[in-house]
Amino acid sequence: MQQAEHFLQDALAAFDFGGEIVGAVRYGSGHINDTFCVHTQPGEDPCRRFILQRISAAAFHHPDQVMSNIAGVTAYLAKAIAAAGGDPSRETMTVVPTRDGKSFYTDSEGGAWRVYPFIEGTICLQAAETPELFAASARIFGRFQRMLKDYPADTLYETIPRFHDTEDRLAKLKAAVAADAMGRVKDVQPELEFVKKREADCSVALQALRDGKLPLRVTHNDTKLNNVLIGRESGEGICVIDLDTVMPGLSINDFGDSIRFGANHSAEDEQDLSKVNFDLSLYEVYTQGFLEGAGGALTQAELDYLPWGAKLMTLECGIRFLTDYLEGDHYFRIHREGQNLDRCRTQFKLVADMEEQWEAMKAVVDKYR
Ligand code: ADP
Ligand code: GN1
Ligand code: MG
Repeated sequence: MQQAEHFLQDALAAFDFGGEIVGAVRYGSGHINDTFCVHTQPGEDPCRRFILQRISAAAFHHPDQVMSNIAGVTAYLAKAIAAAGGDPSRETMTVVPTRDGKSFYTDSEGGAWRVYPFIEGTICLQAAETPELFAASARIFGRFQRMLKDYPADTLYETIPRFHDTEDRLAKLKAAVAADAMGRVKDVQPELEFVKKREADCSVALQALRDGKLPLRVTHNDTKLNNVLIGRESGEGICVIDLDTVMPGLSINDFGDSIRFGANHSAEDEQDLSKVNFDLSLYEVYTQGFLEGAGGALTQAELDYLPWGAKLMTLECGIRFLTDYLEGDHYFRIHREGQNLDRCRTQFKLVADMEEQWEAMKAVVDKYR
């Protein structure tokens, strides 16, 4: 596949930005899509910005299905937000159509491009800078869950099959080990040992789903802190973004993925593991905010399983980073050699920390349920 830049001019020409394009630059810290910020100058008006993205073909094999889900969910949210007296143009994403009225443009290589208005006056955090900001992200992700409670799940495509199927992620890791495409298996023995000891854990949430204990809901499935925009002035959650993986899933995973990323003080790819520590107080802050935002939408069993969501999303993400490292870094964008292995190691360190604080994690949920 060509670099996204190769198609950028064609992609820009496919949309009507309502003014002269004065720049388009790479933007954000997402691992998956190619994201650009487009600046336009509509006449005398102040500069306007848009987000232009090429949807990752490695991650999403059916971009039409991704966009169909997003069109449905954003239209539904816009109505609900307007009914609640909010501002849909800020509180949900809005798809900007192509000049010929489609929800995305297809480049000559089959890559799919889409545009959203840039939501101004917001910040996007790479780490929980303050507990208050983390709480704000928790409330808005909890609210997202509640707002989609009655969304018709059968109208959603599964944009990445078996996305949070931890058993399948484990199987894919084993396949990558067997293939050893890059000759890297010899370098990851401690990590493989770590996973081996936790193979049974990989089935806990799925088994609860199979047993009918946990309900399948419409979930976001990628709830890290940099997938939410926070008001620069208000410090409140404004908009949940990155809706590519909205599909049927488990609420405990939405809770858990946020904990994985945000309840610590280190970067996801920190190389000094002594700096990577699960922070129980941030976990508490998030739990309180998420439950407040969800407003009673969760069942008792879901509440019981929240700590499992945290541990399993972290373990699964570590497994995914390790698999990608072994396969040659095709999925998660890297900026340096070994970055996916570093990412895997931080996840496993956090899992080990959670195991040590397991009883305290359960007690926190009990305090706020
Ligand atoms: P990826 O799937 O690669 O993570 P995202 O959809 O999360 O892609 O977008 C990457 C980054 O772009 C986000 O983390 C955020 O900083 C920024 N971003 C995306 N959409 C918007 C938007 N509508 N307004 C402002 N910033 C946005
Ligand atoms: C990816 O797209 P982004 O960067 O927000 C990934 C998540 C991982 C996360 C790890 C579609 O999220 O599942 O948890 O990286 N998204 C996809 O940081 O695979
Ligand atoms: Mg993202």
